[in-house]
Amino acid sequence: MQNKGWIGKTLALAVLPLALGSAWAETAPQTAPQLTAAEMEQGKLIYFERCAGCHGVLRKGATGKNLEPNWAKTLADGTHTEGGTLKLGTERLEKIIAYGTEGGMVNYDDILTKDEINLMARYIQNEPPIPPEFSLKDMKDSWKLLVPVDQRPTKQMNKVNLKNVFAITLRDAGKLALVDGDTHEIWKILDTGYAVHISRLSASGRYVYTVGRDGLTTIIDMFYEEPTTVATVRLGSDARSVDTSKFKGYEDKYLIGGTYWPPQYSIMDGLTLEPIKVVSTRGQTVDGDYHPEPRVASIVASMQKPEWVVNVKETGQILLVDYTDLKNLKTTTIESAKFLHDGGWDASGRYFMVAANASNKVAAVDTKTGKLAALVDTAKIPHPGRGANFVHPDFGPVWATGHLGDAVVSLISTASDDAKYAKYKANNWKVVQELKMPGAGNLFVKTHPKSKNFWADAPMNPERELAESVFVFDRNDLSKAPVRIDVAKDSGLPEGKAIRRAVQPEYNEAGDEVWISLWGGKTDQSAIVIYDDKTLKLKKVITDPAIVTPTGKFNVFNTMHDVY
Ligand code: DHE
Repeated sequence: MQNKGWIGKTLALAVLPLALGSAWAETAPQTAPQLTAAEMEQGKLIYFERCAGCHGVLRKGATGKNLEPNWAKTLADGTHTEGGTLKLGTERLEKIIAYGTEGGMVNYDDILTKDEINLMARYIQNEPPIPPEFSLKDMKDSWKLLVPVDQRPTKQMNKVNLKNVFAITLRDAGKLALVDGDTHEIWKILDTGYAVHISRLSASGRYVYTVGRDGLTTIIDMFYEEPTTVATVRLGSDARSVDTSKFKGYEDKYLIGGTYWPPQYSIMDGLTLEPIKVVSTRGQTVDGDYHPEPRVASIVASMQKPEWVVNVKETGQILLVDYTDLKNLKTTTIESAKFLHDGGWDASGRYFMVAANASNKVAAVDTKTGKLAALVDTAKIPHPGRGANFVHPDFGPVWATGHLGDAVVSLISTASDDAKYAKYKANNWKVVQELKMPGAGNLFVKTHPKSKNFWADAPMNPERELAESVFVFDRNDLSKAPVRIDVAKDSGLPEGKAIRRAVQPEYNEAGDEVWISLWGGKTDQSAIVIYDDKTLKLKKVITDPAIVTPTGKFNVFNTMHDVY
């Protein structure tokens, strides 16, 4: 396997976006500081763990600034501009890394040691090392079929209500907890890739697919008495997304996975993960410039056609990949805006809403016609997760996104074929309302068809009292300020030195409970805190020592049916 040893092991650290902002000062050019071989390795690892997500492996910038030693570009109006980490120098870079910037770069002084900050300031003045490519053969070499399909159970061997199971990422432990949503008991903890980014469900609801930041993908069978990993495969060295084929007649036939490095997507057998095809996403941005590292961000299976929607971050191109004939692959390429990231379906399941985060836009893809329905301007750095859908009392069906860079939740009017919503048509694809949050730093919003509440977190806010809380709006009266729920306090855990971020509200199957992760450091006790959605009262705190750095939670039923 080519990339073995590129990053051999992972640091037990929580990754936060490293987005260099406005403090881009000029100092005299200098030559890059020398690093020992050991320092280069450590720099490579820290960069992968903490910085690559926002700045890119080649450091050309995305949500974060360009971090190449020297860069130069000519703007559309003909002006020439240049910069680079070498111009900034070690001292200035140390300050930016330690204290962050107003442009969105978070401070690392409580996460990295002084020596590590100094190392990173020197490391990024050197040319970025380029990780190896990852071919179909590399994938095949990494593939492990642990239990062939004909040796798996033919019926469910346990009594657990699978629809209400929660798949919970235990980020820094490189594990996944499956928690019984009815009893609130941990059912099983399984080994996965490092920092599983998302879990997705098979169309059948029997299998959980996970994808680790390190590219390791697993398929877990919940029909066994205890959930069991039945196959694993590596997609590359840096990955974020995975989904199955869900269209009628193709249910779970294929799995698609997207990688940040190498920039490509891979298609596998849906039940065994046997690799079938790898497709590169390198190419032109919507501006016509060649990009060597267009990373694959969110992927979803279309509900309208046998296609996947593949969102390519740096190019701003949205690919509709037809999976009916993999040998003669047909792809529709839709131009939208650069820096595509996360997104979710509108209520009708026809439009996929995806944030072009550093462009401050949301693209609406019409998966029925295969065209862009709209590019909607939002506030700064929209970050919807999968967003949230509800019928607004004044504006009809809306889809909501929060923002990392602004203290508002935007409600976007979505189109509907239902005649009863025809009167709202003039508002379609406009932001019809902005809900005021107490601060920026939101990552996820959530609601449920059976609820009247709308939940939003603020884990990336620098203020402890906001980052450790969630905010609940009353959908019956959206003019009211949200109720603040102090999740850290409700957990009953002693106050930690570092902030424990309250992150990603997720409903149970019935839509009457909301689960929040209280995400502490690797050695802190973290928790899953469960609230009654109607009364907003605390219902249960799961503080088992095995709950290490919990982040994403995926309720089986809601994930299968895109309930949000
Ligand atoms: Fe995520 C979704 C990428 C940081 C938790 N995150 C996604 C998706 C992408 C992405 C492309 C959409 C996947 C899909 O639907 O197919 N995330 C990135 C990054 O590039 C970034 C900014 C930096 C990085 O280095 O990874 C990043 N993400 C984080 C975190 O720090 C979070 C909070 C904790 C963690 O586990 O790393 C985090 N991201 C999540 C979660 C989702 C997600 C929980 C799925 C939300 C959902 O409801 O579907």
